[in-house]
Amino acid sequence: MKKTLLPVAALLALLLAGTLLRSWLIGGDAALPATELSVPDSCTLVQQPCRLPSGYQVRVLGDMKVLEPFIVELAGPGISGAEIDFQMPGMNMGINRFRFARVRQDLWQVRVIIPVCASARLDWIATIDFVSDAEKSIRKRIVLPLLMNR
Ligand SMILES: [Cu+2]
Repeated sequence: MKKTLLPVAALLALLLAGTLLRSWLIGGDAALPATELSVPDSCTLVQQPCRLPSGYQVRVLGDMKVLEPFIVELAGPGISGAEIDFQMPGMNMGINRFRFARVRQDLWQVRVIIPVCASARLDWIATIDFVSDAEKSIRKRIVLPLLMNR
């Protein structure tokens, strides 16, 4: 009995720690509603940066290939913490969440690696959540539909 319960308890503890850590990392309450920023249709992140009307910019350095690391860059004024999460519409692809690190003033980067899909799909949704110094109580969200390279 103990042998079977122990891994379950460990997993639950890990999940709880993850949740707490997540809200701590981005410096806000994970339950805070997110304000979704408007994203131009032209934002595919393929070869060109995505410039949002709100003044923030997202860019990919390298090739967006599954199983190969690439860098996502977030630029904009007063960002104090950011995360990116990759999901596939209608399919559970596990947890693909990464935390941005500050590179310099107003510039954040994260190295990500995307798993390969068992159904060979390449369509993903990247969700960037961030908080800014100016509005600590508001979580801003950028939702980007992406097509990975094979
Ligand atoms: Cu998939």
